[in-house]
Amino acid sequence: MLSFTFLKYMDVAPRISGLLSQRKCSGLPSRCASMFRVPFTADRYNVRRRDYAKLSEDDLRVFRDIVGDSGVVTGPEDLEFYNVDWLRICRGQSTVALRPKTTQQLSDILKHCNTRKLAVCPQGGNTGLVGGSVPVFDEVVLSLNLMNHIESLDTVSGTLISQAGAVLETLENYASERGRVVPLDLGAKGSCQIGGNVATNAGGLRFLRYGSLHSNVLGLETVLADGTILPFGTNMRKDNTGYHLHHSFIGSEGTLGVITQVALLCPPKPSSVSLCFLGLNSFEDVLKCYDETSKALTDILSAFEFLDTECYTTSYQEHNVSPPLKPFPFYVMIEVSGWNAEGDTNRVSSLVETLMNKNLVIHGTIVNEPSHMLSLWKIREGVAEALTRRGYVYKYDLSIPKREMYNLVEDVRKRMGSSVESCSGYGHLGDNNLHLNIVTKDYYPEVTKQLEPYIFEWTRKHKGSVSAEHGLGFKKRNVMQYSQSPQAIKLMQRMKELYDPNGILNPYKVLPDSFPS
Ligand code: FAD
Ligand code: 2HG
Ligand code: ZN
Repeated sequence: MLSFTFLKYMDVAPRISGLLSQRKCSGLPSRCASMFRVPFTADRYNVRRRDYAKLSEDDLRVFRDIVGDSGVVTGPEDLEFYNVDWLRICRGQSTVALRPKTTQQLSDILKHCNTRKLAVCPQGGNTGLVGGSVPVFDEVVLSLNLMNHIESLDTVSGTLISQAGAVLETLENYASERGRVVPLDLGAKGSCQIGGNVATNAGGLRFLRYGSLHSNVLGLETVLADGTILPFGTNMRKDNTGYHLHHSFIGSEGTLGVITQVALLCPPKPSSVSLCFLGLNSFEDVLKCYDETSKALTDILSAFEFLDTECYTTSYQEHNVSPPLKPFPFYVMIEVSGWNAEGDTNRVSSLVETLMNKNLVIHGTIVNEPSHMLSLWKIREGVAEALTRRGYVYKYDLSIPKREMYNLVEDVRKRMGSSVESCSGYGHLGDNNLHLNIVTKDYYPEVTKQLEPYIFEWTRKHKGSVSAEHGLGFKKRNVMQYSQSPQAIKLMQRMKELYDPNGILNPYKVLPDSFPS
């Protein structure tokens, strides 16, 4: 018997992407900027500046010649946005941010910086969660904000070509108007840029359906540290002419080169979408629910997300959304998208009926009206921002086999006891990706010592990855060895030396401070 609530929202609050866009305009991060001043990264994490040149008046003159006065940002207030990350945890000390409009300008900037040995921090939408997008010391910030022209979308092949600074949501709208879909979606879509997405190899909500950017990026235009422009190759899906160089930039987080243009494969846009929001009693039931769903809906499944009760409650409370369901220990969101509205809806209803008959799902709602779906997605996409409003967030983005995933949250919760405000788990269950978040009122280094290396060792023991989709950036650079062999780390170091011999691109990021001997 279906005992489903079919929601009728009177008012649909703006999606988190809308909120993030507003944040971008004001330049203020989610928590009120005046609440506290973010300490310098170098002080908080005790980092030593490497031997780079210091910016001079002559350098500024060269930059003004390249990008004009309006492309050179120097005022301390204007630089706040470029120096502080989205989580308001990392603060750099840069005294200049550059905003080129063309690949040639960007190349000229890098050529100069490389000759002078000035360190550079490439920056997209500054929504990264591992401190990779902001400088650590006085690196020159190289912002892609003005390189946001969308060039074309071939509606026959689905190839979209865009400058790297185009905002993901703008690209999604552009593709959608042309009957295509960008194979990537994430809560930060209103601010993050396609270049930043590629540089972090972002995963997100559609990964389950469309796979990694490694399979959807057809080609890249990039600029190396010395200013060399590597133009697009063929942009063909099949191209085995030698090493696949563009893949080395996907997920390299601005340490090997700067991405200036992207060719992306955009599949046809489904004509019908439905979303279920379900309440469950245990994580065991979440797993069974996934098992049933993946078998019943494989061909139309586009997202399978889970949230625990802490994430759910924090998100709807902080975003002022009326809760769609009463409290449950766990919630899952199942999205299907296809081209047969009636058939797909029947399949979803029949699956949910099965899940209820098996007592796996206790209560839930199925919606297919766009504003209702947005309202439900807001709860899921808003978790990250909601948690930051409760205090300092220790973030762990892990790949862990599904069966073990929530055991880690419970172990950490037990380990930390009442010394923390909360310990919660949510994420992309379909992709084995857990987001484990621990919140304390302020930053306490001793809490980090309780959490690390415990969480990383736990993850290694279960053959998981210590960075599933956010990358390593600054904060996780020294934990690479939990998921990579010494041989692989050494090879990465050699790649870095080859691509960027002076080490000017995004120093203190991705690669560990010391290398395995
Ligand atoms: P930035 O944050 O500016 O930069 C990220 C890194 O890429 C930095 O190391 C920077 O140096 C480098 N970089 C940026 N642009 C370039 C370029 N053009 N060339 C070379 N290097 C460059 N991530 C996920 O994977 N999945 C999610 O579901 C997800 N959800 C999120 C939800 C919220 C609310 C927030 C705030 C973040 C989320 N993220 C998620 C993390 C983040 O949004 C992604 O990592 C995103 O891809 C970063 O894009 P960006 O343009 O903001 O890059
Ligand atoms: C998401 O999936 C993001 O919403 C953020 O990757 C994850 O809050 C996090 O840890
Ligand atoms: Zn995520």
